Amino acid sequence: MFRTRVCDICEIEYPIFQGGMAWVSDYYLAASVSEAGGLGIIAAGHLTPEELREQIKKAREMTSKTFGVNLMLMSPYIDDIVKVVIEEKVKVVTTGAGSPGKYMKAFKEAGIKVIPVVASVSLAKRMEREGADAIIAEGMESGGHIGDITTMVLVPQVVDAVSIPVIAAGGIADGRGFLAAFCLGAEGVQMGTRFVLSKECRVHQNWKEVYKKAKDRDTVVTGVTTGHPVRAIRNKLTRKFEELERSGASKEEIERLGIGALKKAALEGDVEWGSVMAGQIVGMLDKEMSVKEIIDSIMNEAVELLRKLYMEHGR
Ligand code: TUI
Repeated sequence: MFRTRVCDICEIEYPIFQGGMAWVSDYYLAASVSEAGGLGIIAAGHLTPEELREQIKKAREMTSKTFGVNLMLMSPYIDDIVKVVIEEKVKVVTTGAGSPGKYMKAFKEAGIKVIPVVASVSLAKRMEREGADAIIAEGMESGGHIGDITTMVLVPQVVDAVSIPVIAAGGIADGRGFLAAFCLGAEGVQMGTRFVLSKECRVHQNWKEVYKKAKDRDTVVTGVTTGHPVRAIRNKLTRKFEELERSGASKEEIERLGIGALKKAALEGDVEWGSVMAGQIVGMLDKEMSVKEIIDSIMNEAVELLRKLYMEHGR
């Protein structure tokens, strides 16, 4: 059940992607997710080209299954990162925080599947025209850099606008969310926050403890005034952001506050002055599970839920 075009394109068993998260999703998490039947994704956002090559090699030592690489298009090394992805013959690339149009031809020629993350119908259509193999429609419930439309509203509109498969992202962390995404027409889901709270995720333990305690309203969006809205757990850093934004500080001053903040939280465990990016669904999560437990429980829950719905409402 739930085998879709996404499974065929990515050569995976279950249509579940692990979102590429800079400073958080390394080869170890990605290889673990792929081993469990989903698509693990190494985030290249914070890596130098050579560091990425190393990560790809380590993932290959851990799994023979397909994994992907996520390109953060605002990375200063992006051109060389693209070269490494092509040289290493990575099978699937997802992209975020911009349009991968410039690199599409090179990826296609190398036989690499390209799956851009979009936050709007217009970009989804443009990506399909430019040769994308599938689309990840990411709602504003997500953590990190976001658009301004919810998953519930974005996914069906993207599904109607394109004929390539759509993967839903934002606000999904269990079988209920998975099935809901399929009801909206998605053929797969991508989850970031859920996989951060996995045993195989090697982000600093302080970050995980913050996630466990977080409730439904504990994330905030900062950076709307600079054009780079980011969702993260409310802390001293986000309050400082809000103060600067309210005071009419310059874009440069506001953006400067964000530099290095993700690393500070993910590596050093500074969860007050670091950026603890998180999706709104963090409020629902309170325990660390293995990647395999996460994927198996979602698939089982979705099947059971579908059966129950049919028994109760299907006649
Ligand atoms: O990319 C993400 N999420 C991210 S990237 C990131 S690293 C970062 N850190 C600090 C500040 C900014 C970034 C943390 N989280 N998600 C995928 C995503 N892409 N969401 C929204 C978009 C997006 C936004 C605008 C994609 C394309 C786009 O349009 C660009 C265009 O050319 O039209």
